[in-house]
Amino acid sequence: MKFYSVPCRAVKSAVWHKFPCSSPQSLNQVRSASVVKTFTKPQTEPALDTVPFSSAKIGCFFQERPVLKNSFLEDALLRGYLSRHLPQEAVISDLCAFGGRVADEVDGWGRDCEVSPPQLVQYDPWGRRVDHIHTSAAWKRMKDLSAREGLISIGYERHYGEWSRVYQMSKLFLFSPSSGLYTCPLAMTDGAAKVIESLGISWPVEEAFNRLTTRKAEDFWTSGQWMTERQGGSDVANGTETVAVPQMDGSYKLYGYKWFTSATDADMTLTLARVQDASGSTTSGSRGLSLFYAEVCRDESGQLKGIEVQKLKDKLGTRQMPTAELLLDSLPAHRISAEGRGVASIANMLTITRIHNSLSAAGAMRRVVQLARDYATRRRAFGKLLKDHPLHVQTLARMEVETRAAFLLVMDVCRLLGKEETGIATELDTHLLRLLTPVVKLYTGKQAVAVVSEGLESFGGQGYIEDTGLPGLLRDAQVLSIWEGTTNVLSLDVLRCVARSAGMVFHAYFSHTKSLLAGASGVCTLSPAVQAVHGALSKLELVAQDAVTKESSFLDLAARDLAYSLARIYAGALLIDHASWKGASPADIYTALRWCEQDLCPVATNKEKGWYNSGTPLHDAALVYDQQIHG
Ligand code: UCC
Repeated sequence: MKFYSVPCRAVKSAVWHKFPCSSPQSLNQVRSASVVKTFTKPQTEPALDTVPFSSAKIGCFFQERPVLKNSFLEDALLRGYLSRHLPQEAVISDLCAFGGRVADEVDGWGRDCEVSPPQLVQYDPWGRRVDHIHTSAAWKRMKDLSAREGLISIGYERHYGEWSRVYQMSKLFLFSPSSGLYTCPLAMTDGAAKVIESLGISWPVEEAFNRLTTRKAEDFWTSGQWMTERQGGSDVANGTETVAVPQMDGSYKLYGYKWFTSATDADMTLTLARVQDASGSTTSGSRGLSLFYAEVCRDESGQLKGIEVQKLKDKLGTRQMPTAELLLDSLPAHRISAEGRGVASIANMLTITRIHNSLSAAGAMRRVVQLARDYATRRRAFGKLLKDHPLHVQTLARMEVETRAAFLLVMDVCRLLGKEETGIATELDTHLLRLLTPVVKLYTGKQAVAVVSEGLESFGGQGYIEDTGLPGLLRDAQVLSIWEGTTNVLSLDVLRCVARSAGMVFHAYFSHTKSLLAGASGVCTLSPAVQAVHGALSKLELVAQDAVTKESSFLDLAARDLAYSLARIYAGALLIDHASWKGASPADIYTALRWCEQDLCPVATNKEKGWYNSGTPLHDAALVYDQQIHG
């Protein structure tokens, strides 16, 4: 058990730093002694012990702080989910031990990563270009821990068959909010391993794969994913300017400008570039992009080979992690996809990093809820503890419902991924995974910001105080809806996968959701929720049928609401399914009922209101750009 904030840093006075923060008593005594020495009391002043304040009396702390406990033991849903699907003693004891380690040890490192952000040294004192990214000792410890705890390898060892991903992601779920954003390089590392495994090639990436998936800290590598260039990270097909110049030995040299590379202290990267032909021409668009593997290493003189680090990015959050602009100038690389198959080949990485993103979102929600509910047992206002104020507890309960839904959405995607990777996925499972990956990413990313923001509010003003560590949670959550595809880009990805699969992803979605509901049909306490999801599904089916007859602008306008509807309905079915399990608790049933009281199908609701009609974009634009004042 450990205190969540870092009390020594919370204290600004230089004097306070000299004393152990756990000994407020001795601090008081020392400070009061110095007051006596330096001041002479005027005769007219009252005695110090009759006034409420003086520097001797304000004491060390005013508020109880929230305490971070073992996140595994504290999470009834996580434990229930694993008891149901993966009741393996070895898994449970590993997660329990790791949950304790995260609270006692790792969380402090995460805080150190935040307060000691990376720094770039571009030149040595003699003017030589060195481009050293200095990271904190805590950041380096995270790398060792990641290997030793198997945070990547569990997913590839597959000791638990189709449930191996659920095990790996459960562990990452506990780690994520204390990881100092080390989950970002891990996401890309996992994505790179997945791409290499899927391509099924050994040279030149066999060693890289072994290093990405090892448990040996001394051998472990992390990978980058350099996709974003100066023209942006969404329209990758048109924004990628990097060129690959073929070499005599079959390798390539890359030239380009990568504008946003995360965790730039990685050992290797996967990146996209356009192969130049003999005349120096390249093919534009997606068809011109190929996938390359490059190692990040230094030459004999200590300079980075083929890379200049131009600057580190100054970001709202995720400051723990080095994110850089890189000039690629003759970077040695190997093409690992067929020419022109770059986007399709890196798509597996997108799937994995989007799942990690969703996991981080659910983990951030879980963390803030755990801290807020602990704080509510300590903090008094208006004569009683916060936990005894029904309105406060109602707010926490709403956050809890969102968190549970997010968790089940993420775990279900992990379940599907595990099935696919162990060769037992049906065609419907594969379609479902393709559809749900962007849906779950966009939904959880957005909800994480809302829940974490609400969570900060539940601490009152303390939630806004930097050195409590709480504001960092919100800053870091804000990125979750941006990187790995923004909400709108992913909404359009949903449309794209519906079109490319000729509607098969919808077929998979409807049939699996109905099968989840069918399993709960005998549980009468759940019937209002089951009816609500059935009703929403029917409305969604009608919208889908109707959309086929509409012009494409209708679908574009409906895309975000469609994705939200898919997420809410599916989460409803998962909550119902979990609540109908024989080991379910009353809280599981209550969660399902509460969740299903909301509008589960906003795309149908807003279609009724005419929000996607052909005239709506004109009205929207007129509103957005309205500059007229009518007298
Ligand atoms: O932001 C970034 C920072 C990295 C930080 C990492 C942090 C991780 C944190 C986790 C936790 C803390 S990196 C860059 C972020 N950018 C993106 O995510 C890209 C967003 N844009 C898109 O997703 C677009 O939809 C594109 C780039 C995929 C669209 O490109 P194209 O070329 O227009 O794509 P097409 O033509 O639709 O698809 C080309 C091929 C097709 O396959 P074939 O040719 O066989 O039919 C598609 O089916 O790629 C396939 N494909 C996919 N397959 C495209 N998207 C997917 C997909 N999502 N899944 C499977």
